[in-house]
Amino acid sequence: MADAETTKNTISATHLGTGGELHQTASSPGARITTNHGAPISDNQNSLKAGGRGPTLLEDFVLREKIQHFDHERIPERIVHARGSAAHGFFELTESLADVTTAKILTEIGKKTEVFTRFSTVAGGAGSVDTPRDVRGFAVKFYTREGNWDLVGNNIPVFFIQDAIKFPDLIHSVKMEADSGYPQAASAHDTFWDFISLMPESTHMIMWAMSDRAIPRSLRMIEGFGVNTFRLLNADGVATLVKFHWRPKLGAQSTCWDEAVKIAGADPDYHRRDLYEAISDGAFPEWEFGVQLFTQEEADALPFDILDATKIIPEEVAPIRVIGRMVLNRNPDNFFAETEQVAFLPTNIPPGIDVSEDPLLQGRLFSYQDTQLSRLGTVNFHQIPINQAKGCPFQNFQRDGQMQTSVPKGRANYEPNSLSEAGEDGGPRAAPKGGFRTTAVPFEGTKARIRSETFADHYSQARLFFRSQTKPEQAHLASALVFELSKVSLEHVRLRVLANLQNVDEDLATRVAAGLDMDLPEKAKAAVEPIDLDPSPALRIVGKYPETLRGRALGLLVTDGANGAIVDALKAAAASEDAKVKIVALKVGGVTLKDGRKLKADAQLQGAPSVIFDAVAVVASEAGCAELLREGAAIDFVKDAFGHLKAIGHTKEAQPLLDKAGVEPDAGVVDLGSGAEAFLKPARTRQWDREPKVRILA
Ligand code: HDD
Repeated sequence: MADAETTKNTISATHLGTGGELHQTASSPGARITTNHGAPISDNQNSLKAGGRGPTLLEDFVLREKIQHFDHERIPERIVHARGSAAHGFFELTESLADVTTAKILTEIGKKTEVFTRFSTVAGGAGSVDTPRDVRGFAVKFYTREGNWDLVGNNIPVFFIQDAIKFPDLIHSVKMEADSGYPQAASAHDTFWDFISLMPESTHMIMWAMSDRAIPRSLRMIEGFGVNTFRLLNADGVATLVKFHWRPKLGAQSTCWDEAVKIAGADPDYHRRDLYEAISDGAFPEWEFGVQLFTQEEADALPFDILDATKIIPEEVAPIRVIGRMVLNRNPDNFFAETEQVAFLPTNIPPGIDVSEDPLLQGRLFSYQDTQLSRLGTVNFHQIPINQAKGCPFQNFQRDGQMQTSVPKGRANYEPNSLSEAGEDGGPRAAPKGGFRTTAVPFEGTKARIRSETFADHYSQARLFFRSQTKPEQAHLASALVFELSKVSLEHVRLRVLANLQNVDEDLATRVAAGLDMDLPEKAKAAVEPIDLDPSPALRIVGKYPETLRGRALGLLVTDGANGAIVDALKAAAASEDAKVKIVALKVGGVTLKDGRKLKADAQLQGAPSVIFDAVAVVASEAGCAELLREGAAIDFVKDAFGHLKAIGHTKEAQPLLDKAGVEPDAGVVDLGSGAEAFLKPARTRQWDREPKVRILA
């Protein structure tokens, strides 16, 4: 029996009670530390020894339990998407899809459903950096009233391969090379491009992966896509095809490549920190949720197959209907328990939503459930709190297994049974009405390992993507290809990529070949000649995101003797638009302003280079600037900000620093004497016009 003291001293954790119910216990101040089995520990500093200097005794179960638990703290990381950051929040439906689905999550306007969303990079390990050139995972677990719905998507709407059977090859090729164990979290190496060059179906995805979308500014600024085509089912059993979309309120925004590389050194946790801090500061990231709905007849009329995950349906062809929003408003309490142990399964779908025959999705339906067994170690991973259905009970006759934490009562563990006739609990039964339904899709065909002819066009949409980009984005894409292929040592692989690229766009192929200083080889033979599709401006980033200070971070490099009024004005103006301002100084203690005030710094200059800010200002006195001129980090601060197309504000006294850093005058370089707004205006975006001055692009 639990006495008053043990009740008071329960450990702080989430437990499953004996009835399988979830309950939370809080740690009281001064709570007594115990073993895992509840025995109070008298000394947590010293192991049990035979005398003060004698050997440690095997008998010491306190020591053994503690070390043994520690030895097993790590679990296998995800084979892909190992590096992730997550948050809790809610989904709210704003427009009902009751005409096309019975799923309550898509029909109950105004109802808020809990979500847990995990963002990730794909190729790197769990401890890798946040800013490599890579696809970003965008996985949302909706705890709906009809079971969990996991929408396991990416920030790119297409995929590298058409058939799941190629997934292990794709991933082996992009991960660090098997013999050397490098490079970590990078696609710029031989094996990846070897595979890609031999798989023309990957060309469309390569366009996206080499675009600025693969180097996002923030996880709060990425789009999300369900990628595969799904179905919605209404009460009459009529199916509607659907593609799912997430659109960030802050717009999709990216970094410059040189910036992403430098952020990796300055703050390897850049995206994780950014998400965590935004949520702790109350600046909750938000996305619109949209659907593209279309009938089978409309799908049949398209010049590509909607079951082919290397294809999009341009928004101009099937508009995105915004039907809801997601807000992330709570950080996880514990990284391991939640972010690491969360298991997303494309098979988690509530009634009213259904899968399609996309052969990539079909393979996914197996893989995710399977991978949790090696990662989480048991078929009971659904009982881990973060994975449990929260919106409704879960009950069936599946029993036992490792780490079983629920304690079912009675003897009904099979059905049909008639135990209730004897007054016993007979357990749950199937629900023909309201239960999960499968679309009645008729099939006829010969069993064979084949790829449909309708999947054969590998280039038209790659061309569509490239030609829909703005000039700067096209230049970045071409330069990214040059960068990646320059790291490929096998010349025949580079040549094969160049041969494929000519099918996308001659100009692109020529620019990449020039960037590599190679002659263009003969164009690769396409399985199907690409066609010219109407450009889709929706595929751009530049010019699409809102010019705003919201969600942005400004770095003010301040020196002793600086004009405090300028600092105050900048801080006030930025705060009024929800921008974050950080004071950077040579010493973390801060500076003494001209008016004698002490201004505390948020960061020391060495630890806060300009790459971690969206715009910077140097508020320096003459003597302060003289000191900065002797500090390489200060010169880099403005040099990098200029190179990364950021607005730079400065006091007149700071001009020598700008001169030394090679900053040339343009609309984004602003004398702070002209007032805060003069600087904040260019700070709301990047100075794309400056780029040709600072970088040779392909
Ligand atoms: Fe996958 C994880 C997204 C194809 C096999 N995938 C994983 C995650 C995301 C995606 C976001 C991380 C989930 C998390 O945060 O825990 N994957 C995609 C998308 C795909 C895709 C958008 C194409 C439409 N994946 C795909 C295929 C296979 C897998 C074709 C295998 C046949 N994916 C896995 C996996 C992972 C995974 C090995 C690793 C960890 C996990 O599942 O839970 O099973």
